Amino acid sequence: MRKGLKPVLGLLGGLLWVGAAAATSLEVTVRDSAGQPLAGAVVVLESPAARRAVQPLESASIAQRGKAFVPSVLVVPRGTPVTFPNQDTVRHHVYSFSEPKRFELKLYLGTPAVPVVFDKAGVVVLGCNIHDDMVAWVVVTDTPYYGTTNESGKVLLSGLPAGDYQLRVWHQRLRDGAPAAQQPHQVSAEPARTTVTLQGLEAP
Ligand SMILES: [Cu+2]
Repeated sequence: MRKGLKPVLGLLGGLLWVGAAAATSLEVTVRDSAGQPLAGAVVVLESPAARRAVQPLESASIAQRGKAFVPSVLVVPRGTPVTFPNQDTVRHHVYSFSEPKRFELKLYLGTPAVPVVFDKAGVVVLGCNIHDDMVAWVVVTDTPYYGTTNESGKVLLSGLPAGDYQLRVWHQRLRDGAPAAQQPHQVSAEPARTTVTLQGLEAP
C-alpha cells in the first residue's frame, strides 16, 4: 500500500499545477434593458470551490461625509471587518435590518472602536436613524472573484480557475428585495467575454 501512495500524490500535485496554470479572465459587460452600459454593477462568479477560496480583507470602511455614506456601495468578501468613520461634526446612527447582518451603531462621532464583521454573504442595506436620505449597501460575497463595472459598464474578473460558476449581477437600482440576476457560466482555459442585461432597474 505504501508503495502505491507516491504516484497518487504525484498525480494530485500534477493536477493542482494544471489547475493553477489554467487561471484565466472574464470580461463582463453589464447593460440595462435599454442596452445602455451600466456603471456600478457588482459582478460575482460563485462556485463551491470559490466559496472555499474566500479570504476576508484585512479591513474596509464606509465613511460618513457631508451627511452621506462614502462609498455608497462597498463590496467585500465574507468575513471582512468594516469600520464606519464619521467625518462630519454631526452625530450619525448607522443601522441595518438586512438579514445577512443586523446591527446598530448608536449615535456617535469619530470612529466606533469595534468594526462590524460582515460574516454572511448577501446584500446589506445601511441607513442612518437621524438622516433618512442616507443610504448605502454592503455587498458581501461568497467568492474571491468579484468586481464593479466602470463607466463603460465593464469589469474584468481575473485569476479564475476553469470550472462551472454562477454569474451574478447586482445593482443598487434593483428594487428592494429583488434578487441579483443569475445565470450559469462556464469558465474555460481561455480569456473570454460575456454580456449581461439587467432587468427591473428603477429609474436613476
Ligand atoms: Cu446620519
